[in-house]
Amino acid sequence: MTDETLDKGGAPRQQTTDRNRTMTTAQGGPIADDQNSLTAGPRGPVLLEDHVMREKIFHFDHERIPERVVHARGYGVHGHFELTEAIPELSCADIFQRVGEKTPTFTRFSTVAGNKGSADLARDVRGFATKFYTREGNWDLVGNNIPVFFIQDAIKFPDLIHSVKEAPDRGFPQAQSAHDNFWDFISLSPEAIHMTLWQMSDRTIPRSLRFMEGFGVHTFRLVNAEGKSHYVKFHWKPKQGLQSVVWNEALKINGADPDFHRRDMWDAIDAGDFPQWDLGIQVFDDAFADAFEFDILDATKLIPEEQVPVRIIGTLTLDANVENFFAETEQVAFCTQNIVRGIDHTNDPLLQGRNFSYLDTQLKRLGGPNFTHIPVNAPKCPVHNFQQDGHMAMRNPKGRANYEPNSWGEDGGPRENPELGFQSYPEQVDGIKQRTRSETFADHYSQARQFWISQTEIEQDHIIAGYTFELSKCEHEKIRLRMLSHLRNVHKDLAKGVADGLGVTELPEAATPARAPITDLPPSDALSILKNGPKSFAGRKLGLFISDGADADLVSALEKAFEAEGAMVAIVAPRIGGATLSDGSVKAADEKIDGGPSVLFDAVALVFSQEGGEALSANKPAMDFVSDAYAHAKVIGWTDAAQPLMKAVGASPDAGMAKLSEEGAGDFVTLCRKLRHWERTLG
Ligand code: HDE
Repeated sequence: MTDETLDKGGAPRQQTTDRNRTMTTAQGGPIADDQNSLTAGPRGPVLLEDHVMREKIFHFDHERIPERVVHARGYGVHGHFELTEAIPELSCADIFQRVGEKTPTFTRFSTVAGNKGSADLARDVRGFATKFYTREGNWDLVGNNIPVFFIQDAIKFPDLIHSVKEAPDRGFPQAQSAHDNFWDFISLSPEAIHMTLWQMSDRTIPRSLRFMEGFGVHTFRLVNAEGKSHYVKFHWKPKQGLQSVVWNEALKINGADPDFHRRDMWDAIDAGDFPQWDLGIQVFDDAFADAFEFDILDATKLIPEEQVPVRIIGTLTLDANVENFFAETEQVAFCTQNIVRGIDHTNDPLLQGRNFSYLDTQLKRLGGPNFTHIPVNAPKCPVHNFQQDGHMAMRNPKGRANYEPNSWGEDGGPRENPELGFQSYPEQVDGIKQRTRSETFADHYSQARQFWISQTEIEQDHIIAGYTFELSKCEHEKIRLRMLSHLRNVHKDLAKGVADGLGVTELPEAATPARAPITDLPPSDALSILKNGPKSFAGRKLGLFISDGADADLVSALEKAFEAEGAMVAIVAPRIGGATLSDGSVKAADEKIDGGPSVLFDAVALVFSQEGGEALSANKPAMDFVSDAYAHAKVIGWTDAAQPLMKAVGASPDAGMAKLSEEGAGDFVTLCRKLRHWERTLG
């Protein structure tokens, strides 16, 4: 078969939509009329024998499959992983052996709580799941953009998710955690407090899926060819740097473009601007694990990078959009149990529960045990076993033997191989069967405090605002107070800030900790977004707002300067047909001002003619454009003619604003590299 007849997964493409082909039924029969049902006479009843109509509607009726119970809204992208440092001394996993070797991947990013049709900028954790199609089978690293989790034991997962999703009686609110049920559960589950610090930070409102980190969260094992094991935590570090939006911006983006994140990913890849992440590993041994202040099996804790540095071993490049959203993004089935020789699980009770849940949920979602036959899930290495039949089986063992051992000679089929096969790490396990939470999991506040003290002042303000907003949406005061009683154990400034925001004058007693927090953990710069921002404006987007008569040379100079920076430029104008520039040329617009608010851009420039500027100074969407950009601390490039509009919204020039001139376009770019002029928000 030629490549054209194979899809990305290597399976035969059975269905085409080529214009020059005759349309057929699913059975392959040519269709003569796809416009009219078969009726008895022009106005008579539709005949039951109309197989064309019935087949078409039957298929349509069954188009939906259950959405994922969590992470329903997601976006998938193809790519590859390139190994930059081999680690045979740590792991015999085939993917980690040969520097320069590329392994195909499929990555799906997601929000957690919202339904499939919810908005991209919900305040939520982001899933970051990658399937590596290695030569020794598929390895799924099913992580999040936050290195810790809400709960310690998988048995609490249904409760956590029930509490955050729509209340069962009213069916709302969805795609948000700002409600009683969520904070009721959290405030009764102190183990979740650390994660809520991350959740209330701007980590949960990323500017782009391209600008966030990923984490495997659990401690895993790496096992080498001699059977020696090390512990490992996996990290994804975006080469693009970290960047988030601010909350008010997130709310407005959801209105202006609910698909903001997926569109951003699609556009970047379509334009050839392929996002990249370095894969980092934190490797440690039993001696470190025993000496560490917290239990390495507790997924509500991280290991600070200052204590165990992150070693970069490879790079993930996302370089191809999906060809079909359903076939790939919807049908991809990640399973934490998909590990390969050289990588192994640990006894983290969250991970162990996940190993059951993912396989189980695929059966429900994809309808049978043969989801590994779907191209996006199929390994790209040969598969040999005696599994057979089941719904939608695409392949079955050939020949007479379908059991093992058998004595059918060379054609008897595959046999196991102790040398090459997966070996579980032979960890000594011994204990009394019991339902208990280890004492070593009991510290719930120390790392929350460490996260807090690692943030810049601006980030701390945002965390306070995050808690304040969310708790203000709780109707029950007792829940707000219970949360404050926990925040007192994290840091007094945090508790005070949130209490002030909520109008609570008397702080409740601090919650009684299960174990006294450690108060002298040092700050860790790796935990801050602003300390890990980009060094350039590359991959970002300028909103270039122009009016009729705008200076053509300046528009072109700006376009060139931002293109040279590796950034995108979107033209915004009063009409979608564009604006007639000073030289008489017509510049087409990407957005009409009403549909292209400044929240969609990382920085804005206002290039108007005198007349155009005056007309826009009383135009409401134009006023919102500037007023929002100013309030969101964005860098603004302006021309004299934009002054009436700026004045109308109280945006007076400051150090985050650059006066534009053809020669000075470069200075504006330099200023944009800061991304935000936060000083403007510090009052
Ligand atoms: Fe998941 N999670 N999860 N989760 N999770 C699912 O699997 C589950 C957890 C994560 O893009 C489900 O295929 C349990 C932690 C991602 O397709 C389900 C527990 C982390 C995705 C499930 C957790 C994750 C899922 C729903 C507690 C970060 C999206 C659909 C023990 C390390 C994968 C599906 C995709 C999806 C169960 C906790 C990440 C139900 C029981 C911790 C990125 O199986």
